[in-house]
Amino acid sequence: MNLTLELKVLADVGLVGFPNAGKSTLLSVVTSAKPKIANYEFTTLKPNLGIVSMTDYRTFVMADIPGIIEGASEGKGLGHYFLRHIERNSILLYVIPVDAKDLKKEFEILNNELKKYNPELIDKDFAIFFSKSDLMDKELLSELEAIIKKDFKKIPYFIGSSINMNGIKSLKEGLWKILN
Ligand SMILES: Nc1nc2c(ncn2[C@@H]2O[C@H](COP(=O)(O)OP(=O)(O)OP(=O)(O)O)[C@@H](O)[C@H]2O)c(=O)[nH]1
Ligand SMILES: [Mg+2]
Repeated sequence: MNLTLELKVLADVGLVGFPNAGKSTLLSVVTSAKPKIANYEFTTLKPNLGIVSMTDYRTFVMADIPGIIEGASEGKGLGHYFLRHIERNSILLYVIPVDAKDLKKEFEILNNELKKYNPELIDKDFAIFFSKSDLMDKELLSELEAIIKKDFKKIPYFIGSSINMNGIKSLKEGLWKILN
């Protein structure tokens, strides 16, 4: 008998995003994991896990997975074989950098690639983290937030930066709330 065993990462929160969105950097600032971080696409080639520790002994597990691009379900980029690692995550956190050309389009592409891989994935609870907020000044950020409120109605979202740590505490608390 031949047996194929497949190891699927089991985490509470799975990070989903385009390459270079800041997923690994986020994992590195909210957990003690030390994933490789670099300013080029597809730095992460396999999932990384970390434990987010909060006050009152609260903890949850976060998984950083490789970046996804349009066409991943047809094998573009790293393909989508690693998406099996988010099948068992309780919730998904889409990571979209604030300097993305079109926030909504980026979200829709990611969502669509997930759906093509496994329609059940998009039935999971999810939230969006708009990353790299340090790249924008206050004024630009408030303009952006107005757009987000209009384009992402009812979707829980967070805005923050892994560089200056703005918004990271609210992100952790928000994820905890969704998980519980
Ligand atoms: N300004 C700014 N840069 C950031 C932030 N987070 C990450 N970066 C930078 O963005 C680049 C990509 O970061 P990674 O964390 O490697 O991105 P990733 O989403 O894991 O990328 P892949 O592994 O390729 O999917 C690096 O140069 C980081 O230093 C942030 O909050 N602000
Ligand atoms: Mg990475």
